[in-house]
Amino acid sequence: CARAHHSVGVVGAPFWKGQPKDGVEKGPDFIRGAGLVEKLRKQGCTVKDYGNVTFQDVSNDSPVGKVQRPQTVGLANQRLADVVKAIKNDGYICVMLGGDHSLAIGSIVGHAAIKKDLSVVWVDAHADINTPLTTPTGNIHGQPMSFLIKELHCKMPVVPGLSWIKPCISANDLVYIGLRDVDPGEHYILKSLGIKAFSITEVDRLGIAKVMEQTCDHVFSRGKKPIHLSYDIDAIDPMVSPATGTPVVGGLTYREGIYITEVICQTDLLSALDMVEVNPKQAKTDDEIKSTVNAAVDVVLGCFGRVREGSHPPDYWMPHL
Ligand code: 6HN
Ligand code: MN
Ligand code: MN
Ligand code: MN
Repeated sequence: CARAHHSVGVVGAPFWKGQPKDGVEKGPDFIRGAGLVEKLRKQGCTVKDYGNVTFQDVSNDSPVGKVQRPQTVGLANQRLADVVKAIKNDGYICVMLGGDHSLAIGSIVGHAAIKKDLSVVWVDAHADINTPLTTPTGNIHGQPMSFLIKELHCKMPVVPGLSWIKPCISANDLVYIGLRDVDPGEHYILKSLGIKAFSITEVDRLGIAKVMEQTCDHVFSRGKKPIHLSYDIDAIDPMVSPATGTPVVGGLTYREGIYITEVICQTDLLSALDMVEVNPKQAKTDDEIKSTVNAAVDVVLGCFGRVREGSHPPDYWMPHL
């Protein structure tokens, strides 16, 4: 994996309307500003930067039931799905820089349009699987998986703006890592559909190495499918990544967060990555921004061959040896 050559297509999705706090739309430019593309190239990746997606506002986008801004979020994700589709058609591993986690809808729908049978690994403090009926907040960034799981389709109300979404992921092909703030409706869904979930308690009990072994066993048990890794920066402890909209204490350590990416890279099945919920405006200091953005950059680098033991190119020539 460290040796393998990765072709990476980066796209920014500066969108915040899946939740109420602005600032998360600055995520893509802060992550690029920390040198993401240059660092990927330096570790041997071929990188094409597709720039940022531009989003349209929808006027009169009033809530439907509890769901906030359904038309705006729906349209943004239709746009994103088309861009992700194009990036996959160009042959790249797609890296989507958010933006809030509602963008996983467009990212996964676009990915699944090209790679028919996907596994999803969702690294997050939250399960983001509320339905429009179970959501306590109405924020769509807490709901994306409910729109994508086939087995939930019959439980989903029709929401204008979001009714185009075709569920494309089987409950069996989803694994969660890092959960520690799960709403009652979400917990019910996880249990009743038997969705594989390694909460932070399992990380404590098993250690991250066993968690990743079992994650791989689970996603490989029905054949080697392309992996969609959806990585919410709030999975990592807020001591490390405080600049995010819904921080939850007691998260993954930086090392656990990076270890996940090293194992995913070694599978050689990573086909798309979301890096979401970096919100510079939620930071109290510049150091908090830096720490959060650096963690996000390192997550992406870890997915594409950076190994902490160090590495050297195959043609490395050592003087005097
Ligand atoms: N995220 N479970 C809460 C909700 O609003 O449904 C929080 C969701 C957080 C979403 O961090 O991507
Ligand atoms: Mn690799
Ligand atoms: Mn999330
Ligand atoms: Mn989260």
